[in-house]
Amino acid sequence: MGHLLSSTLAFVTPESGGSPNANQISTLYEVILYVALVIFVAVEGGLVYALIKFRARKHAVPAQIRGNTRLEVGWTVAAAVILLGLAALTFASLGSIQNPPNSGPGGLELARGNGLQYASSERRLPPNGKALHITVIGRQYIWQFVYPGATEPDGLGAPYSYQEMVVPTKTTVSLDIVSEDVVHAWWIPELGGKFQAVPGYHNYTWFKIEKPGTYRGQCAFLCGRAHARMIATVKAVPPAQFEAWLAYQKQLIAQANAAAKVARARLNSQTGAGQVESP
Ligand SMILES: [Cu+2]
Repeated sequence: MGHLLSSTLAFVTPESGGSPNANQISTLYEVILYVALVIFVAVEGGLVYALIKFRARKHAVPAQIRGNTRLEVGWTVAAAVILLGLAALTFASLGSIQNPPNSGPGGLELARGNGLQYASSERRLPPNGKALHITVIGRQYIWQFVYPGATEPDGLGAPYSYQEMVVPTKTTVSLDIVSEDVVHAWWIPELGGKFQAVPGYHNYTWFKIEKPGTYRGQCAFLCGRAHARMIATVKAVPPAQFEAWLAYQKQLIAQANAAAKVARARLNSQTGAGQVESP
Protein backbone atom coordinates (compact mmCIF):
# COMPACT_ATOMS: atom_id res chain seq x y z
CA MET A 1 0.00 0.00 0.00
CA GLY A 2 2.77 2.39 0.99
CA HIS A 3 4.72 1.40 -2.10
CA LEU A 4 1.66 1.79 -4.31
CA LEU A 5 1.03 5.25 -2.87
CA SER A 6 4.64 6.37 -3.34
CA SER A 7 4.82 5.09 -6.92
CA THR A 8 1.48 6.75 -7.70
CA LEU A 9 2.79 10.01 -6.22
CA ALA A 10 6.00 9.68 -8.25
CA PHE A 11 3.82 9.44 -11.33
CA VAL A 12 1.88 12.62 -10.59
CA THR A 13 4.66 14.78 -9.11
CA PRO A 14 7.27 16.58 -11.25
CA GLU A 15 10.39 14.68 -12.21
CA SER A 16 13.42 15.62 -10.17
CA GLY A 17 16.70 14.26 -8.81
CA GLY A 18 19.13 15.90 -11.23
CA SER A 19 19.51 19.42 -9.91
CA PRO A 20 18.63 21.37 -6.71
CA ASN A 21 16.08 23.60 -8.52
CA ALA A 22 14.19 20.57 -9.87
CA ASN A 23 14.20 19.02 -6.38
CA GLN A 24 12.91 22.22 -4.82
CA ILE A 25 10.07 22.44 -7.38
CA SER A 26 9.14 18.82 -6.69
CA THR A 27 9.19 19.32 -2.89
CA LEU A 28 6.97 22.38 -3.16
CA TYR A 29 4.57 20.46 -5.39
CA GLU A 30 4.46 17.55 -2.93
CA VAL A 31 3.75 19.74 0.10
CA ILE A 32 0.81 21.36 -1.70
CA LEU A 33 -0.37 17.96 -2.94
CA TYR A 34 -0.33 16.46 0.59
CA VAL A 35 -2.23 19.40 2.09
CA ALA A 36 -4.79 19.18 -0.72
CA LEU A 37 -5.00 15.40 -0.29
CA VAL A 38 -5.78 15.68 3.45
CA ILE A 39 -8.54 18.24 2.74
CA PHE A 40 -9.90 16.16 -0.16
CA VAL A 41 -10.11 13.02 1.98
CA ALA A 42 -11.73 14.93 4.90
CA VAL A 43 -14.36 16.59 2.68
CA GLU A 44 -15.17 13.51 0.60
CA GLY A 45 -15.09 11.33 3.74
CA GLY A 46 -17.62 13.62 5.43
CA LEU A 47 -19.81 13.53 2.35
CA VAL A 48 -19.76 9.74 2.07
CA TYR A 49 -20.38 9.42 5.82
CA ALA A 50 -23.45 11.70 5.62
CA LEU A 51 -24.74 9.87 2.52
CA ILE A 52 -24.64 6.53 4.28
CA LYS A 53 -25.66 7.60 7.78
CA PHE A 54 -28.66 9.66 6.70
CA ARG A 55 -29.82 7.74 3.66
CA ALA A 56 -33.56 7.95 2.98
CA ARG A 57 -34.09 4.20 3.44
CA LYS A 58 -33.23 4.55 7.13
CA HIS A 59 -35.57 7.51 7.56
CA ALA A 60 -32.85 9.20 9.60
CA VAL A 61 -33.19 12.97 9.78
CA PRO A 62 -29.97 14.86 10.58
CA ALA A 63 -29.93 17.99 12.74
CA GLN A 64 -31.29 20.88 10.65
CA ILE A 65 -28.82 23.72 11.14
CA ARG A 66 -29.53 27.07 9.52
CA GLY A 67 -26.61 29.44 9.87
CA ASN A 68 -23.77 28.79 12.27
CA THR A 69 -21.52 31.80 12.57
CA ARG A 70 -18.72 30.03 14.42
CA LEU A 71 -18.59 27.21 11.87
CA GLU A 72 -18.69 29.58 8.90
CA VAL A 73 -16.02 31.89 10.30
CA GLY A 74 -14.02 28.78 11.24
CA TRP A 75 -13.80 27.29 7.75
CA THR A 76 -13.22 30.66 6.12
CA VAL A 77 -10.34 31.50 8.45
CA ALA A 78 -8.89 27.97 8.25
CA ALA A 79 -8.92 28.06 4.43
CA ALA A 80 -7.29 31.52 4.44
CA VAL A 81 -4.58 30.36 6.87
CA ILE A 82 -3.79 27.31 4.70
CA LEU A 83 -3.66 29.49 1.59
CA LEU A 84 -1.39 32.06 3.23
CA GLY A 85 0.85 29.28 4.57
CA LEU A 86 1.24 27.76 1.11
CA ALA A 87 1.86 31.18 -0.45
CA ALA A 88 4.54 31.97 2.15
CA LEU A 89 6.21 28.60 1.57
CA THR A 90 6.13 29.15 -2.21
CA PHE A 91 7.72 32.58 -2.00
CA ALA A 92 10.32 31.27 0.47
CA SER A 93 11.26 28.49 -1.99
CA LEU A 94 11.44 30.70 -5.08
CA GLY A 95 14.92 31.95 -4.20
CA SER A 96 16.51 28.51 -4.27
CA ILE A 97 14.65 27.66 -7.50
CA GLN A 98 15.69 30.79 -9.39
CA ASN A 99 19.10 31.58 -7.92
CA PRO A 100 21.93 29.17 -8.68
CA PRO A 101 24.29 28.18 -5.87
CA ASN A 102 28.08 28.23 -6.16
CA SER A 103 29.77 25.26 -7.77
CA GLY A 104 30.72 22.64 -5.21
CA PRO A 105 34.22 21.49 -4.30
CA GLY A 106 35.35 19.07 -6.98
CA GLY A 107 33.59 21.07 -9.70
CA LEU A 108 35.23 22.59 -12.75
CA GLU A 109 37.70 25.41 -12.01
CA LEU A 110 36.09 28.56 -13.37
CA ALA A 111 37.03 32.19 -13.70
CA ARG A 112 34.50 34.95 -13.05
CA GLY A 113 32.39 35.51 -16.14
CA ASN A 114 34.02 32.53 -17.88
CA GLY A 115 32.47 32.31 -21.32
CA LEU A 116 29.76 34.84 -20.60
CA GLN A 117 28.51 36.18 -23.92
CA TYR A 118 25.75 38.51 -22.81
CA ALA A 119 25.34 40.03 -19.39
CA SER A 120 21.73 40.57 -18.36
CA SER A 121 19.94 41.50 -15.19
CA GLU A 122 17.63 38.56 -15.89
CA ARG A 123 20.50 36.13 -15.87
CA ARG A 124 21.00 35.00 -12.29
CA LEU A 125 24.52 34.05 -11.34
CA PRO A 126 25.84 32.19 -8.28
CA PRO A 127 26.95 34.36 -5.31
CA ASN A 128 30.62 34.13 -6.39
CA GLY A 129 29.75 34.98 -10.01
CA LYS A 130 31.32 31.80 -11.38
CA ALA A 131 29.35 29.50 -13.65
CA LEU A 132 29.92 27.51 -16.80
CA HIS A 133 28.01 29.46 -19.45
CA ILE A 134 26.46 27.44 -22.24
CA THR A 135 24.29 28.89 -24.99
CA VAL A 136 21.38 26.66 -26.00
CA ILE A 137 20.26 27.32 -29.56
CA GLY A 138 16.91 25.96 -30.71
CA ARG A 139 16.65 25.33 -34.42
CA GLN A 140 14.28 23.25 -36.57
CA TYR A 141 14.91 20.42 -35.62
CA ILE A 142 17.98 20.13 -33.49
CA TRP A 143 19.45 21.64 -30.33
CA GLN A 144 22.90 23.15 -30.52
CA PHE A 145 25.04 23.85 -27.47
CA VAL A 146 27.82 26.42 -27.58
CA TYR A 147 30.53 26.27 -24.91
CA PRO A 148 32.99 28.91 -23.72
CA GLY A 149 36.17 29.25 -25.75
CA ALA A 150 35.33 31.72 -28.52
CA THR A 151 38.35 32.68 -30.59
CA GLU A 152 36.67 35.63 -32.31
CA PRO A 153 34.34 38.43 -31.21
CA ASP A 154 30.61 37.70 -30.97
CA GLY A 155 31.25 34.19 -29.72
CA LEU A 156 32.53 32.87 -33.03
CA GLY A 157 34.98 30.00 -33.04
CA ALA A 158 33.59 28.53 -29.81
CA PRO A 159 33.32 24.76 -29.45
CA TYR A 160 29.82 23.36 -29.83
CA SER A 161 27.89 20.13 -29.94
CA TYR A 162 24.50 19.02 -31.20
CA GLN A 163 21.80 17.11 -29.37
CA GLU A 164 24.02 15.99 -26.48
CA MET A 165 25.21 18.59 -24.02
CA VAL A 166 28.21 17.43 -22.00
CA VAL A 167 28.72 19.16 -18.64
CA PRO A 168 31.01 18.74 -15.63
CA THR A 169 29.55 17.43 -12.35
CA LYS A 170 29.37 19.58 -9.17
CA THR A 171 29.53 22.65 -11.38
CA THR A 172 26.89 25.35 -11.71
CA VAL A 173 25.89 25.54 -15.37
CA SER A 174 24.15 28.70 -16.55
CA LEU A 175 22.10 28.41 -19.75
CA ASP A 176 21.29 31.18 -22.22
CA ILE A 177 18.40 29.86 -24.32
CA VAL A 178 17.77 31.33 -27.76
CA SER A 179 16.17 30.34 -31.05
CA GLU A 180 17.21 30.87 -34.64
CA ASP A 181 13.84 30.28 -36.26
CA VAL A 182 10.58 29.52 -34.44
CA VAL A 183 9.62 29.04 -30.78
CA HIS A 184 11.05 25.92 -29.17
CA ALA A 185 11.12 24.91 -25.50
CA TRP A 186 14.08 23.59 -23.61
CA TRP A 187 13.04 20.96 -21.09
CA ILE A 188 15.04 18.29 -19.31
CA PRO A 189 12.46 17.38 -16.62
CA GLU A 190 14.91 16.06 -14.02
CA LEU A 191 16.97 19.26 -14.26
CA GLY A 192 14.20 21.78 -13.64
CA GLY A 193 11.47 23.75 -15.34
CA LYS A 194 10.62 24.35 -18.95
CA PHE A 195 12.07 27.39 -20.76
CA GLN A 196 11.03 28.71 -24.13
CA ALA A 197 13.53 29.50 -26.85
CA VAL A 198 12.03 32.52 -28.58
CA PRO A 199 13.60 34.24 -31.62
CA GLY A 200 15.02 37.60 -30.59
CA TYR A 201 14.91 36.89 -26.86
CA HIS A 202 17.18 35.35 -24.25
CA ASN A 203 15.82 33.07 -21.54
CA TYR A 204 18.01 31.94 -18.71
CA THR A 205 18.07 28.99 -16.39
CA TRP A 206 20.63 26.87 -14.59
CA PHE A 207 21.33 23.43 -13.19
CA LYS A 208 23.94 21.77 -11.07
CA ILE A 209 24.40 18.01 -11.31
CA GLU A 210 26.09 16.16 -8.45
CA LYS A 211 26.73 12.71 -9.90
CA PRO A 212 27.72 11.57 -13.39
CA GLY A 213 24.67 10.51 -15.38
CA THR A 214 22.51 11.10 -18.41
CA TYR A 215 19.36 13.21 -18.39
CA ARG A 216 16.92 13.16 -21.27
CA GLY A 217 14.39 15.60 -22.54
CA GLN A 218 13.03 17.02 -25.73
CA CYS A 219 11.68 20.15 -27.33
CA ALA A 220 8.46 20.90 -25.46
CA PHE A 221 6.83 23.33 -27.87
CA LEU A 222 5.32 22.18 -31.16
CA CYS A 223 7.79 23.72 -33.59
CA GLY A 224 6.98 22.00 -36.88
CA ARG A 225 6.88 18.71 -38.77
CA ALA A 226 9.82 17.03 -37.04
CA HIS A 227 9.23 18.47 -33.57
CA ALA A 228 9.03 14.97 -32.08
CA ARG A 229 12.58 14.23 -33.21
CA MET A 230 14.01 17.30 -31.50
CA ILE A 231 15.46 15.47 -28.53
CA ALA A 232 18.10 16.63 -26.08
CA THR A 233 20.40 14.85 -23.67
CA VAL A 234 22.53 16.27 -20.89
CA LYS A 235 25.46 14.07 -19.97
CA ALA A 236 27.24 14.90 -16.72
CA VAL A 237 30.83 13.68 -16.43
CA PRO A 238 33.66 14.43 -13.95
CA PRO A 239 35.35 17.81 -14.67
CA ALA A 240 38.58 16.25 -16.02
CA GLN A 241 36.58 14.16 -18.48
CA PHE A 242 34.62 17.25 -19.50
CA GLU A 243 37.82 19.16 -20.26
CA ALA A 244 39.16 16.25 -22.31
CA TRP A 245 35.86 16.05 -24.21
CA LEU A 246 35.87 19.80 -24.89
CA ALA A 247 39.46 19.67 -26.16
CA TYR A 248 38.54 16.78 -28.47
CA GLN A 249 35.49 18.67 -29.70
CA LYS A 250 37.67 21.70 -30.52
CA GLN A 251 40.07 19.44 -32.40
CA LEU A 252 37.25 17.87 -34.46
CA ILE A 253 35.89 21.31 -35.36
CA ALA A 254 39.38 22.56 -36.33
CA GLN A 255 39.88 19.47 -38.54
CA ALA A 256 36.51 19.96 -40.21
CA ASN A 257 37.25 23.65 -40.81
CA ALA A 258 40.66 22.80 -42.32
CA ALA A 259 39.04 20.22 -44.61
CA ALA A 260 36.37 22.74 -45.62
CA LYS A 261 39.08 25.27 -46.47
CA VAL A 262 40.80 22.80 -48.78
CA ALA A 263 37.49 21.87 -50.42
CA ARG A 264 36.64 25.55 -50.90
CA ALA A 265 40.00 26.25 -52.52
CA ARG A 266 39.51 23.28 -54.85
CA LEU A 267 36.01 24.39 -55.82
CA ASN A 268 37.26 27.92 -56.44
CA SER A 269 39.94 26.65 -58.82
CA GLN A 270 37.42 24.65 -60.83
CA THR A 271 35.59 26.02 -63.84
CA GLY A 272 32.36 24.95 -65.38
CA ALA A 273 28.81 24.30 -64.31
CA GLY A 274 28.23 24.70 -60.57
CA GLN A 275 31.39 26.71 -60.10
CA VAL A 276 31.61 28.55 -56.81
CA GLU A 277 32.68 32.12 -57.30
CA SER A 278 35.42 33.50 -55.13
CA PRO A 279 33.94 35.32 -52.19
CU1 LIG B 1 11.54 22.56 -31.40
